[in-house]
Amino acid sequence: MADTRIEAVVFDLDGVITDTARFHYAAWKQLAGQLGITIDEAFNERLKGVSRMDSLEEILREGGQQDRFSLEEKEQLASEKNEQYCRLLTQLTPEDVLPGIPEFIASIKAAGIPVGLASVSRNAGTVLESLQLGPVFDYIADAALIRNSKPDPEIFLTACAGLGADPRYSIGVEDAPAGIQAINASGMFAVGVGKQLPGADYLVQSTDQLCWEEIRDCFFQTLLP
Ligand code: B16
Ligand code: MG
Repeated sequence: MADTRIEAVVFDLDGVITDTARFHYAAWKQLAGQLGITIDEAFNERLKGVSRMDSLEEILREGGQQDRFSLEEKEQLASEKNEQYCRLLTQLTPEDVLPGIPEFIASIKAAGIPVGLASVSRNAGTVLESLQLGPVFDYIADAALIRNSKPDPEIFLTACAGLGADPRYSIGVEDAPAGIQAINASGMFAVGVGKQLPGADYLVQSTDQLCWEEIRDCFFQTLLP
Protein backbone atom coordinates (compact mmCIF):
# COMPACT_ATOMS: atom_id res chain seq x y z
CA MET A 1 0.00 0.00 0.00
CA ALA A 2 1.39 3.44 -0.90
CA ASP A 3 2.47 5.90 1.77
CA THR A 4 1.48 8.91 -0.26
CA ARG A 5 -1.56 9.85 1.79
CA ILE A 6 0.29 9.94 5.06
CA GLU A 7 1.59 13.47 5.16
CA ALA A 8 3.44 13.60 8.50
CA VAL A 9 4.26 11.77 11.70
CA VAL A 10 4.47 13.99 14.78
CA PHE A 11 6.09 12.84 18.00
CA ASP A 12 5.70 13.79 21.61
CA LEU A 13 9.10 14.06 23.31
CA ASP A 14 8.92 13.22 27.02
CA GLY A 15 7.99 9.55 27.35
CA VAL A 16 8.16 8.74 23.63
CA ILE A 17 11.58 9.81 22.36
CA THR A 18 13.22 9.61 25.80
CA ASP A 19 12.21 9.07 29.40
CA THR A 20 12.55 12.58 30.80
CA ALA A 21 9.23 12.03 32.61
CA ARG A 22 11.23 10.52 35.49
CA PHE A 23 13.24 13.76 35.79
CA HIS A 24 10.09 15.92 35.71
CA TYR A 25 8.62 13.68 38.42
CA ALA A 26 11.75 13.81 40.61
CA ALA A 27 11.94 17.61 40.33
CA TRP A 28 8.22 18.11 41.07
CA LYS A 29 8.34 15.63 43.97
CA GLN A 30 11.19 17.55 45.54
CA LEU A 31 9.40 20.87 45.22
CA ALA A 32 6.09 19.42 46.43
CA GLY A 33 7.91 17.90 49.43
CA GLN A 34 9.27 21.34 50.36
CA LEU A 35 5.68 22.59 50.38
CA GLY A 36 4.47 19.66 52.50
CA ILE A 37 2.60 18.06 49.59
CA THR A 38 3.02 14.37 48.78
CA ILE A 39 2.73 13.23 45.16
CA ASP A 40 3.13 9.72 43.81
CA GLU A 41 3.65 8.17 40.38
CA ALA A 42 -0.09 7.78 39.80
CA PHE A 43 -0.55 11.50 40.39
CA ASN A 44 2.41 12.22 38.11
CA GLU A 45 0.54 10.59 35.20
CA ARG A 46 -1.76 13.62 35.28
CA LEU A 47 1.17 15.98 34.76
CA LYS A 48 2.46 14.37 31.56
CA GLY A 49 2.04 16.72 28.61
CA VAL A 50 0.79 19.46 30.93
CA SER A 51 2.69 22.78 30.92
CA ARG A 52 4.98 23.81 33.77
CA MET A 53 2.60 26.36 35.33
CA ASP A 54 -0.46 24.13 34.90
CA SER A 55 1.48 21.28 36.56
CA LEU A 56 2.30 23.52 39.52
CA GLU A 57 -1.39 24.48 39.83
CA GLU A 58 -2.35 20.78 39.87
CA ILE A 59 0.16 20.06 42.64
CA LEU A 60 -0.97 23.02 44.75
CA ARG A 61 -4.59 21.92 44.30
CA GLU A 62 -3.63 18.39 45.36
CA GLY A 63 -2.19 19.85 48.60
CA GLY A 64 -5.14 22.22 49.15
CA GLN A 65 -2.73 25.16 48.68
CA GLN A 66 -4.21 26.66 45.51
CA ASP A 67 -4.70 30.06 47.21
CA ARG A 68 -1.45 30.14 49.19
CA PHE A 69 0.85 31.87 46.70
CA SER A 70 0.82 35.01 44.55
CA LEU A 71 1.50 34.71 40.81
CA GLU A 72 5.03 35.99 41.38
CA GLU A 73 5.66 33.34 44.04
CA LYS A 74 4.27 30.63 41.77
CA GLU A 75 6.59 31.72 38.99
CA GLN A 76 9.47 31.47 41.47
CA LEU A 77 8.40 27.94 42.49
CA ALA A 78 8.09 26.85 38.85
CA SER A 79 11.50 28.25 38.14
CA GLU A 80 13.00 26.35 41.12
CA LYS A 81 11.51 23.14 39.74
CA ASN A 82 12.93 23.92 36.32
CA GLU A 83 16.42 24.52 37.73
CA GLN A 84 16.32 21.11 39.40
CA TYR A 85 14.94 19.51 36.20
CA CYS A 86 17.74 21.09 34.15
CA ARG A 87 20.33 19.79 36.65
CA LEU A 88 18.93 16.27 36.15
CA LEU A 89 18.91 16.74 32.37
CA THR A 90 22.70 17.05 32.35
CA GLN A 91 22.75 13.23 32.80
CA LEU A 92 21.05 12.73 29.43
CA THR A 93 23.13 11.24 26.59
CA PRO A 94 22.35 9.76 23.13
CA GLU A 95 22.09 6.37 24.89
CA ASP A 96 18.86 7.61 26.49
CA VAL A 97 16.89 7.58 23.24
CA LEU A 98 14.19 4.97 23.95
CA PRO A 99 14.57 1.53 22.31
CA GLY A 100 13.33 1.23 18.73
CA ILE A 101 12.87 4.99 18.20
CA PRO A 102 15.84 5.52 15.82
CA GLU A 103 14.73 2.57 13.65
CA PHE A 104 11.08 3.67 13.69
CA ILE A 105 11.96 7.22 12.62
CA ALA A 106 14.33 5.88 9.94
CA SER A 107 11.50 3.75 8.45
CA ILE A 108 9.19 6.77 8.31
CA LYS A 109 11.83 8.91 6.65
CA ALA A 110 12.70 6.12 4.22
CA ALA A 111 9.02 6.26 3.13
CA GLY A 112 9.54 9.97 2.35
CA ILE A 113 7.28 11.15 5.17
CA PRO A 114 8.31 14.23 7.17
CA VAL A 115 8.73 13.94 10.92
CA GLY A 116 7.80 16.61 13.47
CA LEU A 117 7.97 17.22 17.21
CA ALA A 118 5.07 18.40 19.38
CA SER A 119 6.41 18.84 22.90
CA VAL A 120 5.07 21.51 25.24
CA SER A 121 8.41 21.44 27.06
CA ARG A 122 10.41 24.65 26.87
CA ASN A 123 13.46 22.47 27.39
CA ALA A 124 12.81 20.39 24.26
CA GLY A 125 15.75 21.97 22.40
CA THR A 126 18.18 21.08 25.21
CA VAL A 127 16.83 17.54 25.40
CA LEU A 128 17.16 16.98 21.63
CA GLU A 129 20.68 18.40 21.70
CA SER A 130 21.71 16.02 24.52
CA LEU A 131 20.23 13.11 22.56
CA GLN A 132 21.87 14.39 19.33
CA LEU A 133 18.50 14.06 17.62
CA GLY A 134 17.70 17.66 16.62
CA PRO A 135 18.54 17.30 12.89
CA VAL A 136 16.24 14.26 12.59
CA PHE A 137 13.11 16.42 12.89
CA ASP A 138 11.87 18.33 9.87
CA TYR A 139 9.89 20.69 12.09
CA ILE A 140 9.87 21.34 15.84
CA ALA A 141 6.85 23.23 17.20
CA ASP A 142 8.01 26.01 19.53
CA ALA A 143 6.46 25.44 22.97
CA ALA A 144 7.12 29.07 23.90
CA LEU A 145 4.60 30.17 21.23
CA ILE A 146 1.88 27.73 22.31
CA ARG A 147 -0.93 29.24 24.36
CA ASN A 148 -2.73 26.03 25.32
CA SER A 149 -0.93 22.91 26.48
CA LYS A 150 -2.22 19.37 25.88
CA PRO A 151 -5.06 18.20 25.91
CA ASP A 152 -5.62 21.19 23.62
CA PRO A 153 -4.63 20.23 20.04
CA GLU A 154 -2.69 23.47 19.43
CA ILE A 155 0.83 21.99 19.54
CA PHE A 156 -0.06 19.10 17.18
CA LEU A 157 -1.86 21.43 14.78
CA THR A 158 1.13 23.78 14.85
CA ALA A 159 3.48 20.90 14.03
CA CYS A 160 1.27 19.77 11.12
CA ALA A 161 1.07 23.33 9.80
CA GLY A 162 4.86 23.67 10.05
CA LEU A 163 5.24 20.49 7.99
CA GLY A 164 2.57 21.58 5.50
CA ALA A 165 0.56 18.47 6.43
CA ASP A 166 -3.19 17.94 6.70
CA PRO A 167 -3.87 16.63 10.26
CA ARG A 168 -6.45 14.16 8.86
CA TYR A 169 -3.64 12.44 6.95
CA SER A 170 -1.11 12.68 9.75
CA ILE A 171 -0.17 10.51 12.70
CA GLY A 172 0.66 11.58 16.27
CA VAL A 173 2.62 9.45 18.76
CA GLU A 174 2.03 9.98 22.49
CA ASP A 175 2.49 8.35 25.89
CA ALA A 176 0.17 10.51 27.99
CA PRO A 177 -3.64 10.66 28.27
CA ALA A 178 -3.57 14.45 27.77
CA GLY A 179 -1.46 13.93 24.63
CA ILE A 180 -3.81 11.32 23.14
CA GLN A 181 -6.72 13.69 23.77
CA ALA A 182 -4.76 16.44 21.98
CA ILE A 183 -4.15 14.20 18.96
CA ASN A 184 -7.81 13.15 18.88
CA ALA A 185 -8.91 16.78 19.01
CA SER A 186 -6.55 17.63 16.14
CA GLY A 187 -8.15 15.04 13.85
CA MET A 188 -4.90 13.07 13.53
CA PHE A 189 -4.50 9.29 13.92
CA ALA A 190 -3.35 8.56 17.49
CA VAL A 191 -0.61 6.06 18.27
CA GLY A 192 -0.34 5.43 22.01
CA VAL A 193 2.73 4.11 23.81
CA GLY A 194 1.91 2.62 27.22
CA LYS A 195 -1.08 1.44 29.17
CA GLN A 196 -4.44 2.99 29.86
CA LEU A 197 -4.60 5.29 26.89
CA PRO A 198 -8.25 5.30 25.88
CA GLY A 199 -8.71 7.08 22.57
CA ALA A 200 -5.57 5.65 20.96
CA ASP A 201 -6.27 4.33 17.45
CA TYR A 202 -3.27 2.02 17.73
CA LEU A 203 -1.59 1.01 20.99
CA VAL A 204 1.78 -0.50 21.87
CA GLN A 205 3.14 -1.16 25.35
CA SER A 206 6.62 0.21 24.69
CA THR A 207 8.59 2.06 22.00
CA ASP A 208 10.42 -1.07 20.83
CA GLN A 209 7.05 -2.37 19.59
CA LEU A 210 6.55 0.55 17.21
CA CYS A 211 6.48 -0.95 13.71
CA TRP A 212 6.00 1.50 10.83
CA GLU A 213 4.46 -1.01 8.39
CA GLU A 214 1.82 -2.11 10.90
CA ILE A 215 0.89 1.43 11.91
CA ARG A 216 0.74 2.52 8.25
CA ASP A 217 -1.58 -0.39 7.39
CA CYS A 218 -3.80 0.28 10.41
CA PHE A 219 -4.02 3.97 9.43
CA PHE A 220 -5.13 3.07 5.89
CA GLN A 221 -7.72 0.63 7.24
CA THR A 222 -9.34 3.43 9.23
CA LEU A 223 -9.70 5.39 5.98
CA LEU A 224 -11.68 2.58 4.34
CA PRO A 225 -15.42 3.22 4.03
P1 B16 B 1 9.01 22.16 30.79
P2 B16 B 1 5.83 16.68 26.38
C1 B16 B 1 5.82 18.00 28.69
O1 B16 B 1 6.50 17.52 27.58
C2 B16 B 1 5.98 17.06 29.87
O2 B16 B 1 5.30 15.84 29.60
C3 B16 B 1 5.37 17.67 31.10
O3 B16 B 1 5.55 16.81 32.20
C4 B16 B 1 6.06 19.02 31.38
O4 B16 B 1 5.48 19.67 32.50
C5 B16 B 1 5.89 19.91 30.14
O5 B16 B 1 6.45 19.24 29.01
C6 B16 B 1 6.57 21.25 30.31
O6 B16 B 1 7.95 21.02 30.38
O7 B16 B 1 8.84 22.47 32.23
O8 B16 B 1 10.34 21.53 30.45
O9 B16 B 1 8.70 23.35 29.90
O10 B16 B 1 5.26 15.45 27.00
O11 B16 B 1 4.81 17.58 25.72
O12 B16 B 1 7.01 16.39 25.49
MG1 MG C 1 4.93 12.64 26.83
